[in-house]
Amino acid sequence: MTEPEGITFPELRLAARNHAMPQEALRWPITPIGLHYVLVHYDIPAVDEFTWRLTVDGLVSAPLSLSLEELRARPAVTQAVTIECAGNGRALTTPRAISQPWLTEAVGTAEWTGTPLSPLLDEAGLDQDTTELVFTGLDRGIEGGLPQEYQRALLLEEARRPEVILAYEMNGLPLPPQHGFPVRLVVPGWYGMAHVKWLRAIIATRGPFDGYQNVRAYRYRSVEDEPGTPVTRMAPRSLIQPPGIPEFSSRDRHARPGRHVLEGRAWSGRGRVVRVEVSTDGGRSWSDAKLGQPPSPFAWAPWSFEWYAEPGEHDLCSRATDETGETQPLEQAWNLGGYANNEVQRVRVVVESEP
Ligand SMILES: Nc1nc2c(c(=O)[nH]1)N[C@H]1C(S)=C(S)[C@@H](COP(=O)(O)O)O[C@H]1N2
Ligand SMILES: [Mo]
Repeated sequence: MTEPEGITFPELRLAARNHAMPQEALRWPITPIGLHYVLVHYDIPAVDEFTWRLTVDGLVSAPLSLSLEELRARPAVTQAVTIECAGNGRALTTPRAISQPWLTEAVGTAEWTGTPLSPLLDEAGLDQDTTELVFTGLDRGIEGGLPQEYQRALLLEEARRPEVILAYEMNGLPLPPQHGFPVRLVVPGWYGMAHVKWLRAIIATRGPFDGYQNVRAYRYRSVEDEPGTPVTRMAPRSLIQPPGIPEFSSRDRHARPGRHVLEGRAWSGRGRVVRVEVSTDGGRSWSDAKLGQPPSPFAWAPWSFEWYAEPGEHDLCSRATDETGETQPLEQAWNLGGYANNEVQRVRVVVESEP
């Protein structure tokens, strides 16, 4: 890993409010709530669950206004979903965008409970001309010089997928404030920005929606003034549960020589993960890891790999391939916003000689 140079104060401010998943939390198939990564563009709103309502209007024949109790009374599903921030890995790109300076762990997997969105749209009598839904959160702020509410549009065919839910529980508990209390959208397979938190309104439109988070942010671009293409589903990625013990500040690992079972997790929003390979020499040679069952079709899969550690320094790497054939690159392709960085992670391990 090349060290990111000259982290700026604006980046430090963001890094100190948002947090990644500690790497050792990969040991849990379902990330404990407080260890799931957090990303909040503006302020975390305080919401009164008794006066909160979700409206569904726009191109509909029967607009809805639902209380939390009414949403909770609807058919419920619980599904494990892996969510990763689109900016994960941004701090490792050169030159890098000045934004949340993630390294590799802006990810987590929770069990989200909620009601499927599609039947609600039928109930609202969606107009045939609808092409997009606009989801609005209760949080407001200024971004790119523009005052705005956090808003994201999703194409109707994506929003209609059965796994898209309005979630009110995370790991069996009401959503905590930072994860979108009382209700958030969950769009399995998509990068984090699509999963709108503190949801207050769904508007059916004919599109194309031109809100900031769709047309300015979250675009693959190489220069500022090109329209670019939208960031959508998560690229394949894998992480290594770090062996041994860490050195306090470098986070280098120190491990004993001999047999280790390396473990980690792998995911992709573009197709099932079909292969994970491990390298113990910084990516020069690769061997297949054993791939396990994911907790759901929308969640990361566990992998393991037996390693006989010789004394010395080793760079452990893992790379995932999904069923579309897409594999993690050794070096990230660059884009202006630092999005969808999925280059293979490197974990430096110092193996001490036998005491
Ligand atoms: N209303 C609202 N929803 C939001 C955001 C936000 O700032 N406001 N951030 C988005 C981004 S960029 C990410 S990565 C995920 C993070 O979700 P988490 O904090 O629950 O992990 O929420 C998304 N939903
Ligand atoms: Mo994000």
